[in-house]
Amino acid sequence: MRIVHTSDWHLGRTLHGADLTSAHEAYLDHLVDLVAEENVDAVLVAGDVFDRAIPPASALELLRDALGRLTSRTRVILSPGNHDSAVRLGLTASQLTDRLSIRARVERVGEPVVVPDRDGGPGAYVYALPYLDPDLAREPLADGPVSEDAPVLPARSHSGVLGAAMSRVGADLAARRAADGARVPAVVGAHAFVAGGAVSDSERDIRVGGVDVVPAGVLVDPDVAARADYVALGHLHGAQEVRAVSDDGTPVPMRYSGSPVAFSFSEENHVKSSVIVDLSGGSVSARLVPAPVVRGLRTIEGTVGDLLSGRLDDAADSWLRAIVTDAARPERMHARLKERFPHLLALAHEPAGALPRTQSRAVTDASDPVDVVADFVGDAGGTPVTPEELAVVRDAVESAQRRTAAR
Ligand SMILES: [Mn+2]
Repeated sequence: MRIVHTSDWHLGRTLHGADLTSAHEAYLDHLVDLVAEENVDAVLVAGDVFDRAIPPASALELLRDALGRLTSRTRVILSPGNHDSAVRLGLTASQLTDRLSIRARVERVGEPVVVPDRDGGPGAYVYALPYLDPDLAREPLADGPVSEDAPVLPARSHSGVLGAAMSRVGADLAARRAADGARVPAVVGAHAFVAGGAVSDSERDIRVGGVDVVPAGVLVDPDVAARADYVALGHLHGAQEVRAVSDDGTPVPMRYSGSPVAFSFSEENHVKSSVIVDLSGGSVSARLVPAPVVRGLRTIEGTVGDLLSGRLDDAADSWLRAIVTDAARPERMHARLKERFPHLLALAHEPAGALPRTQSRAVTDASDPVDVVADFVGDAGGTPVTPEELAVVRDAVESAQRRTAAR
């Protein structure tokens, strides 16, 4: 059984206002080729297919086109992440063919997609869990009838609801394996922040009252018969393995595929990829296939003179973030840099030797507005205000106060 694990496509997302459609198209073309070249039995997308609950029409069209091409070659299993609307993503689920499964309903977490082997028997069980919101998923995951006298709701936390979902998965899997008489490999897909993962700037919030992290052990069933052979995670955008060891000491392969496209400058050194997972009997191997890069991301730093000296001209084809370090804010900084670097997306003036930002003070009702503005001017300019600048600030604040008072 060969499964491609991917996640966090975020179709419809932009990068500092720049359109990422061509990057998404390149990845989806690559995925279609990969599926054909590698004889892939199924593609599992572990959440965040779209960037938002109501995706733009162009993002819907990208998905429609990609699913058409993928399902002519393999099976596709999608589940919603925290950015998707489970209802909308799952809307057409009941009309789908056996080659496309959208697993959006919390009530069905204990029911796998069965990927058939070459002889038509069960080749792999894929439990694609949708993103489980602690508030919304508690009742559907309760054990037995819910009443005020006998509360049997899982804890209101990500660990609580994911744990409840995993006990359904474990019970179902153990029963199937007992009936099969052979160990059919199983994969669990989940969209969560699992302990030990490194974050980027582009994942928005899976957090409720600070209880957002799920210990990896929640995804590992203590009973080996009920245990998945691979856990395909979505949510974090950097590809990474998560260390997970069962009670009996067996390591359980668990990883984030990461997003196929970089969505923030904090990801400029990521190698974006998909995971090819091979499962047979109880053995698992995973390898990463790099995703195409349409335009790299890069941060350049220096004085405007330095940035325009020609030294960094090889950066002109990248999406750029520039950090300008001149002591005083240079004139026409953005226009001059944009002329040389047409894909400049983010610009910050951070003077070398500037005041440490940690010196900022809390503003209260009692703060003198002149001090507040002077602090801001000093912080933005990178040096403390001079007496002359302070006089200008004082004039401006007092003049504004006089006008307000005159109203
Ligand atoms: Mn995401």
